[in-house]
Amino acid sequence: MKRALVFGCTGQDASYLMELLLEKGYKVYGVHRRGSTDGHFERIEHLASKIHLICADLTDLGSLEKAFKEAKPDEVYNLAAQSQVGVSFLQPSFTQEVNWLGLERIIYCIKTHSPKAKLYQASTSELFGEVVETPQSETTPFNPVSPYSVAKLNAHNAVARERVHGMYACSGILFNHESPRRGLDFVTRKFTDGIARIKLELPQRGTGRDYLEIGNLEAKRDWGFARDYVKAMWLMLQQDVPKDYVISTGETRTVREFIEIAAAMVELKITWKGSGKEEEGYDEDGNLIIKVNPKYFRPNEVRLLLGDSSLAKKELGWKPETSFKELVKSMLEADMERLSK
Ligand code: G4F
Repeated sequence: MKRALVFGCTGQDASYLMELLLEKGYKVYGVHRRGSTDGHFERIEHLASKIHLICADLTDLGSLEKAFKEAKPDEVYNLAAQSQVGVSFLQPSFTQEVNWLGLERIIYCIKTHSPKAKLYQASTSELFGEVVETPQSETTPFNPVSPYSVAKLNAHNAVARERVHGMYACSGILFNHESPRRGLDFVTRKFTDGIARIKLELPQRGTGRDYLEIGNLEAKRDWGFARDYVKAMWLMLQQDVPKDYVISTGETRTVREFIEIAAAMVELKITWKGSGKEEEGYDEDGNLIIKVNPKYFRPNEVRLLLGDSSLAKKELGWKPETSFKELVKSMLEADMERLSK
């Protein structure tokens, strides 16, 4: 029986990945941080009896070494991170500490305790930053513009460095991937939660207002379904030769399009008034439902992401299986159901 060690096990991606690994007959060890709030395990409660939970922290080498000694992994998936780009501008040192140096500690543990283990690192389309070509593929130069992407680039380079020295290590350059399990502070889930609240006449999360506050409406993202994307992670560790791959849908949409499509699914038509920092969205009865708040703008914005995952299609046999509309619908329905209770 193969053994997998999954860092960041309470997150969206790990919850889907661990389901996949269990289906494939792996013994799964999930590493989580000590949390100070309840509800930390919400996404993996249904897996709790099937996986082995280990409490450790990417900032604490001793705890990681213990995790490796217990799990004795064949495959290591590093999905743990300070994952919010916006937060990285407020906490740049912490973001480096976790997103880069955390990975260096994992590499140290692999070399010391599990030298044959294969490593998957969660890289990101944010590395392309202020993009120099479109679409972005494995050969597109990186041009990071946030503390988050700088830290992730350091980790990405560390993986490439170890590969040169013989480690089976690869980075998945995943474009944005969403699901009903997405954290509520990422824009897609913030919108599906927010639109469901408007529809159900509930106050907005965090502000208690009747309307949803948002940031930059014009940024473009290539959004896929997280469950499809974790299959690519696993496939990357099953090859003869380790390599980095872009994983994306090949479609891009603005944040504004996302919100309009999601709103239309619950028969809300938005009329926009004003522009830039003053822009507001109204429903058909003239009620304010959306308002731009510059608080959600970033000091540097990644304006356009559009991935070309031809290499993954050709070499891994991977392709996205869920359409954009199916993805948005599933998120919206889950939020409507949760909030209706
Ligand atoms: O949902 P987001 O916060 O995701 P972002 O920054 O693209 O990063 C996500 O995807 C990356 C892969 O490319 C991952 F590496 C990363 O860990 C994370 O999962 O923001 C998407 C866009 C941005 O342009 C942002 O400025 O939405 C814009 N936006 C507009 N209003 C907002 C908001 N983002 C957030 N989080 N909240 C808003 O109110």
